[in-house]
Order: sequence, then structure tokens, then C-alpha cells
Amino acid sequence: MSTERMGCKMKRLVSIQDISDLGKCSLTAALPVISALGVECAVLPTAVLSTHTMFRGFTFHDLTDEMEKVADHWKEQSITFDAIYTGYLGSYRQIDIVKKFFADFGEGAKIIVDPAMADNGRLYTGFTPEFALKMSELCRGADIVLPNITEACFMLGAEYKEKYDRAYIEMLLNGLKGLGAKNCVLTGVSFEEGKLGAVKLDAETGEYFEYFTEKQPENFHGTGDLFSSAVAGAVVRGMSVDNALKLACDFTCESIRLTIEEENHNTYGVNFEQAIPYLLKKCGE
Ligand code: PXL
Repeated sequence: MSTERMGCKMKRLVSIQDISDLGKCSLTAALPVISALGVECAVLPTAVLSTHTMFRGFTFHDLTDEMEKVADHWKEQSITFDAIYTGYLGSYRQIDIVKKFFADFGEGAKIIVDPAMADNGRLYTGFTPEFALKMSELCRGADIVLPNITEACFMLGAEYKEKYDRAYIEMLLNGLKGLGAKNCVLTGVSFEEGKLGAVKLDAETGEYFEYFTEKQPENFHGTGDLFSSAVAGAVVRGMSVDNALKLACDFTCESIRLTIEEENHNTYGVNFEQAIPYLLKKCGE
């Protein structure tokens, strides 16, 4: 991986998601992780929140109108991107704006979609099942989609199961393929006690891939965003999708491990900052 950087023009990615001012998720996770991976990270913020939505009484300032103006300005300036990475989106209109953004800036760019909107069988505050179906429209033509099991179920209108087998996961992967994505990834998958990871179906070749790490004893917010940011940064830097998934699983696991290790650790996000040296070391392997 390290040699890929030598002599290459720096790549530019744009990440489209919210800024939770405090929360270690969405753009406050994407920016540091993608930058650390040596990729320029432009941002198209969808909203500014005081915290992520797991806090009570969070503020929310919608930036939908601003998104179109920013995109128009970039178009006028002939800006191009090597990748477009979308996460948490707050409204139907934003999804339509993102679809137009894919059409306007997608040529030659990898499109990476993390439909961040649910976990553990439940939608995050403010989302509806109808919104989840609309979000599924972003999968068409995407190079990589990265839902967790809950998000995949909501996008596909499938039953969420806490206990499942390989046939269930295969059904969801095929569902994502049906939505039109190329690399169909499911995160937070476990077939074995104590192991957690990601699986992938390559819709073009039919090839299946999986990778698991030790399951950590606690769950935290923002780990899906860290995972997707690591995948996006690594793939844009030139890593294969399978290796990027491995890297992201290891990095997320290490971030959670470091968090739990800390006495009186915070509960709203993980200590990914101190796992960045580990991320970079893994890239060089
Ligand atoms: O981590 C996903 C995420 C992103 N943005 C906001 C959120 C969440 C999860 O709850 O609330 C605002």
C-alpha cells in the first residue's frame, strides 16, 4: 500500500453527510480518517447538529438549500472527484440532490454509499421506513454499498432477524445486488459467537468474501461511519475492496478496544484517534 502513494497524484474524495459537532461520527469521523489515509477529503455537509441523534435535545440546522449552491459552484469551477462517499442524509430532497450529484460528478468517480440510518433493528430518530426505501435508490450504479443488516432490511423491506444463518445473509446480499450495486457489503455480520465482521458479494463476478475480527463486548455510535470512511479512503488510495474491508474491520475493532480499555471512557463515540497509527501501519503491510 505505501508504495502506491509514491509519485501518484493525490486523490480527491467528497463526503456527503452531516456534521454532528460533537459525536465522533459522520464528517468528524470521515475527515480525519480519509485525510490520514493520504486522500484529500472535500465535504458537502447536509446538516449541522449539536450532537448525533442519540443525545436528547440535539439541535438540527438543515443545509439542503446550501448543498445545491455548493454543487453548482463546483460545477462552474470544473471540480472533479475520484470518489463520492455518502452517509447520513436527512430528507427526501437531499437524496434527489445526491442523485443529481452522482450524475453531475460521477464520471470517473467511485461511488460509495453508506445508507446510515438504522441499527439493531431500529431506525434512528427522525427516519421512517418510507425514507429507507427512498435511500435504496442511491444503490443503483454505486461501486460499493455498505449497510449494516438493519439498514439492508429497511431498504429491502425484509424482515430483521437477530438470529440468522448464512442463507439469510445471502438473501440480503442478493437483495442489494437487485438494487443495482456492484460491491454489495453487509456490516455487523456474525456467524460465530465472539466474531463480528463484514461480508461482500461482487455482483459482477458472483464472488463472495468475508472477514471477521474478535467481537468487542460493547457497541458504540459512529463505528459504521469509521468503517465506511476507512473503506472509502483505502479504496480511493488504490486498495482492493476486499483488502479495504479487512483494514476497516481491524481499524474499527481496534478503535473499540482502545475505547473500552480507557477507564470511564465516553459512551457516545470511540477512540479512533489513537487507532490511526494502527490504521496506517496496517496500510503499509
Ligand atoms: O453514525 C451515524 C449517524 C450520523 N449522523 C447522525 C447520527 C448518526 C447516528 O445516530 O445521529 C446525525
